[in-house]
Amino acid sequence: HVTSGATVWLTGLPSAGKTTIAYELAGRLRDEGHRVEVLDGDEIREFISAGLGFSRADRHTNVQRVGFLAELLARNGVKALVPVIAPYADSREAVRGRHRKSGAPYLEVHVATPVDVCSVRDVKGLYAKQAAGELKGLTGVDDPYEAPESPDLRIESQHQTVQESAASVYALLTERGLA
Ligand code: GGZ
Repeated sequence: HVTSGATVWLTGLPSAGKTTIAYELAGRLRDEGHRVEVLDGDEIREFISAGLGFSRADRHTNVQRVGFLAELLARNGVKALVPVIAPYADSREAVRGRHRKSGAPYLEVHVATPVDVCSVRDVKGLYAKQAAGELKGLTGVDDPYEAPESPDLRIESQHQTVQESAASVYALLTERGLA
């Protein structure tokens, strides 16, 4: 339904396609009359999480801040789409718990693009930098990524178009009575 808020967290490696899928889905939802916000990792890091780095503690703090915002939006009728890596299972579970408490729907989507595909895409040049020794602690390469064991949806972005990926998330929302 257009007035049901929800958080849709798109977790996955850098260059997995999280942001692209989120904006594609956002367009579709807006066309149908939903209120939508995309809480994009790199924008959040410029403002809300300015000063945080990529240590385990900082990533956890970043994810809790984004989770706080998403829950506020979701509780108020907005579809909050969150393309943020969120590499640690316990950080993601804390966000889920916050939603469970308030009753705001929370859906976890694993954008499960394999690291070798991500590193070829390398949208931001991070994999190349890591390989050249200019960056340490890149998620999925020399920093952990704890893949979700039972996400609400898993997307194999390397086998389908962005439109198909967005459509599968849309279908999940429909299935749960949220779209
Ligand atoms: C992962 C990094 C790193 C390292 C910089 N590891 O595509 P981008 O490049 O512009 O956006 C990514 C962003 C990841 O922030 P998140 O808030 O999604 O991460 S987390 O959930 O872990 O807090 C990426 C960039 O920061 N970036 N260095 N070492 N991503």
